[in-house]
Amino acid sequence: MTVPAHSVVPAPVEVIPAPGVAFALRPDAVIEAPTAFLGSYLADVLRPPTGFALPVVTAGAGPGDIALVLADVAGLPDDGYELEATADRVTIRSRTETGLFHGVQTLRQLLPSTVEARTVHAGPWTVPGGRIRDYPRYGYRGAMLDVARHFFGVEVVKRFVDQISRYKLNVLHLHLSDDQGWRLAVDAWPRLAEVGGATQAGGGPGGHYTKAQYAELVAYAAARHVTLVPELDMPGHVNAALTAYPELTCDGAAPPPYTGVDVGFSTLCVGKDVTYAFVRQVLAEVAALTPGPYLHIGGDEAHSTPAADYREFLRRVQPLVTATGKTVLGWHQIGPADPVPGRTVQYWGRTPEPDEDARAAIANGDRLLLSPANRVYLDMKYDPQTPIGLDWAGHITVRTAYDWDPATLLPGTPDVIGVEAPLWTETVATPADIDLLTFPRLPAVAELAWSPQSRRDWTEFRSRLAAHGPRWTLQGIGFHPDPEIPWT
Ligand code: IFG
Repeated sequence: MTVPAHSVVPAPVEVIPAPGVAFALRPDAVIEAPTAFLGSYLADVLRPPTGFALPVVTAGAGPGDIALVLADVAGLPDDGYELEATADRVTIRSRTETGLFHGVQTLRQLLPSTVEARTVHAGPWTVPGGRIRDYPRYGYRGAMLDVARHFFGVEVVKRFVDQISRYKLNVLHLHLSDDQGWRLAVDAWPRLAEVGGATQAGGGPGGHYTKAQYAELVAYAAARHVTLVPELDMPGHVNAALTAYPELTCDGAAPPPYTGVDVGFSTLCVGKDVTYAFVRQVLAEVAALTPGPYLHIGGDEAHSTPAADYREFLRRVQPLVTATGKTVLGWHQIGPADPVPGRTVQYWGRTPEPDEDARAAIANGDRLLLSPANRVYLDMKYDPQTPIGLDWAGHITVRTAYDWDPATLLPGTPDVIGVEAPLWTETVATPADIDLLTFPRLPAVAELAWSPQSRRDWTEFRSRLAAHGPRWTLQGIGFHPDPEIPWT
């Protein structure tokens, strides 16, 4: 049975079916790919369920083969792709490896869901005939994982990268520091990780990434065309740093490690010069580890930082980010502070009316990354029965996460660069917890960020999404069986 192209999530820009035509993958097929990674990535998907050898070549694909081809495809942006399936061949074309990688995710979803099995299953391994031309609506399509409240090691983060890249998301924002933990080693300030990383919400052992481990995550994500955005939240959300370095407080007294879930009680000492040496050295070391364009400096819930101090802190710190060659990203509370070139503000409001900070950001001409809390905060419960998660921004069903338009969320015509779904981890302690809150809502957000508004319709989307349940089960993802979705 061929899988109709309509089960692809995110919805492609253009799908031209060829009725009655289908490609069937045969045991003697080969995979042609321009890079070793792409070839092995696709082979690793297809070999286990089919049991076929599927050798990878760099040229010479013929009838019966799958070819990933770097080619100039007229009218497509760089990260777009064209996928053509005829009776005798599947060809994915793009100007870039990123585009080919996106095409591979679509090909994966055009094959029967048993392609996600890791043991041999019966075929036929068919791809519905036709042509797909596709490219993203927004350039920034992200998910955030808070590894500060609860720490998650390298393998869990890599699994999260696997999951988000299958839905063409291209940014992973890591919330690396907060009151409960500091998660990245900094050579100039070693106690940040050694002391600040030694616990977590609930009092567990916490943990941190060495620089080598962080570099490993950067490389793993980059190979899957996902850019890491590191966040070091300041001037608030800093209790873990203060337990390690009391000189960063105004009274010199180190607060005890914090394992609760309150916010807004900690602040760097804005009046001390050592604070700016600290920020400069931390940012320099993190920037050196981060190929991506952004450093996220947080800026949210600085309830213990006097307003004038907060503005002074940002006036002094934003240039420290741009001095590293990176672009400032911050939660929308930084809006009123004088912008630096290219500054991007992450909006997390939850009302139809933006607050004064968000209005200031829009007035400042900031670029906006949209994370409306009542729409895409993945740590919100689905409904009152959800065993974990919070509900201060309301309950978020799949439809709530899906059924809005980033272009019209905020008044005026702000420069929206994309959408990001944060997963805060006050109540999230295990990979199973991550799965439950992330699926099925993150694929809905992925479609919101990738597909044209004209291709998006809730009723049609939920029937497509239903076909992904068996895929997630085969991938070992314990998703929430949202009753709004007609699961197959
Ligand atoms: N708001 C805090 C987060 C986290 C969240 C939980 C932002 C920007 C509530 N700040 O969201 O640290 O506690 O839903």
